[in-house]
Amino acid sequence: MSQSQPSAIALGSNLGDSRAILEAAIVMLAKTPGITVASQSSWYRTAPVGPPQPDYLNGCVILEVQLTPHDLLQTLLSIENQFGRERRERWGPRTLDLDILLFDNLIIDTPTLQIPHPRMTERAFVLVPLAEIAPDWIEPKSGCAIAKLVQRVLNCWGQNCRKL
Ligand code: PH2
Ligand code: MG
Ligand code: MG
Repeated sequence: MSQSQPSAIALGSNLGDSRAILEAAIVMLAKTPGITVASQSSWYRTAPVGPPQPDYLNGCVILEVQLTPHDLLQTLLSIENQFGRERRERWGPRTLDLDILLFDNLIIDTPTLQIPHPRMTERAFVLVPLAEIAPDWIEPKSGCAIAKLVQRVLNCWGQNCRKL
């Protein structure tokens, strides 16, 4: 593969020195042959979705990659492991989580890899940082731009809360 393709990655951490871990992970991505880090969102402190656990630090990056989606996944898993990632409970706390959100306009549905990320359209902690760096990217399953999806998710939250 010589042509490069854009891929959006979500980063999250809620164990250890999350800010240092996330920034070191981006440096490791940037040093990986076949990967260029094209842009990076701000970091967001977010309430945990799932079982009770510490707040997360979340953000997103856009990569230009000359790897297949499966090779990119292997690279992300290897970086997670180098930061001591242990897989215990689903949605439990972690030192580092690197998820492929989007890979160009591809739809991939295999047991080990689903792109677009199956829960990205419901998650403000993914969409808010992603909308900062890729508002016009079309999520290929819904056909909606990220800017639209983030509006929708923030509206939903608005309906579930009421200012006292
Ligand atoms: N990741 C999860 C489960 N819950 N909650 C927040 N706020 N941020 C995350 O990155 C996150 C989560 C599983 O990947
Ligand atoms: Mg995740
Ligand atoms: Mg993950």
